[in-house]
Amino acid sequence: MGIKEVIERIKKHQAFLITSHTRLEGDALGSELAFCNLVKKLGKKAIIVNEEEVPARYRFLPGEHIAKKIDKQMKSNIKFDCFTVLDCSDLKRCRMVSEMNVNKKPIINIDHHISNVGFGQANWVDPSASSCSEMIYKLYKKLRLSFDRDTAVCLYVGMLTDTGSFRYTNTTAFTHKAVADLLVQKVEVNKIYRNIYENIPFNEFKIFSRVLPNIKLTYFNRIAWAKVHDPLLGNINDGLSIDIAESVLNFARAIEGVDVAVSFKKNAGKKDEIRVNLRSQGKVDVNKIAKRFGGGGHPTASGCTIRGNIDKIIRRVLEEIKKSMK
Ligand SMILES: [Mn+2]
Repeated sequence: MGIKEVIERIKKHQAFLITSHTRLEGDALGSELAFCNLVKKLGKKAIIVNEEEVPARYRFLPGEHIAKKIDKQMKSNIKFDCFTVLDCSDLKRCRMVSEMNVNKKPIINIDHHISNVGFGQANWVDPSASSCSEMIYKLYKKLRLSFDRDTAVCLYVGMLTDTGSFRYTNTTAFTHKAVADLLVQKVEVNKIYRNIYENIPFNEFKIFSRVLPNIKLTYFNRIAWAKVHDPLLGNINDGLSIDIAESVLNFARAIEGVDVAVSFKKNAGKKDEIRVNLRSQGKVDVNKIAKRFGGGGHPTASGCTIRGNIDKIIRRVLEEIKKSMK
């Protein structure tokens, strides 16, 4: 099973519903938009439906208005003969969108998460790919389709964000070759970088600076962890344009000697749901740790959502990380 089965499915079907995981980010959106362009180039129809709206930070992506937030009418109004899920390890992570496939249309599953459960009729899962966008790039190549500038931007964004700007261990020679190929299309890398990682409102910058002192070290200073919570502001991550829980990890993982960085934050609107984000420098497989708590992802970047008291959860997760380091 792999790219061949995916291509057979693409050829066979005419109308594609494309979706990805909740908490949309660069690779999910980049893959969706590039895949949408791909099937349209083949003269077929496609729509993108997600659990949520495109985050403000990604509204510069060409064609992003095609990606819609799910609503109740869609279930009966939208017709498709293929359900395509990108960058998503499990149908459950599409939340409500998975319920749109009531007629059980064949599923294409293209993903690079090692934790992928293989839920499709055509499954192409490649954990060695830097990103799902890199896999969509391969699909273009295999089908001998050319990259227009819009598609090049989308695929570049997916690879950029999933590799931490080409710094993480998943960055390969192939990733750089693919990027070189895309940059020919006059992709403005500086503008993209500024849109995604900079342009931070000053007030958010100041809020962020209050979280940095929350970073603590434990287990021979090999684990850095942070509770993303401010006693004065409470749930400070809500309604901001930057994801503080993610941003704090970029600093935590940079500390000398740190192997694993982990952040804990309460989910917006859900009192007892704690989002746990894990990053590893490579020695520790954080996918295995996240899996024990019902989550998953990649060996060096994973996450899970746990219900309960935040301080108890912090203790439990840190204990699991320590065990895996012994
Ligand atoms: Mn991805």
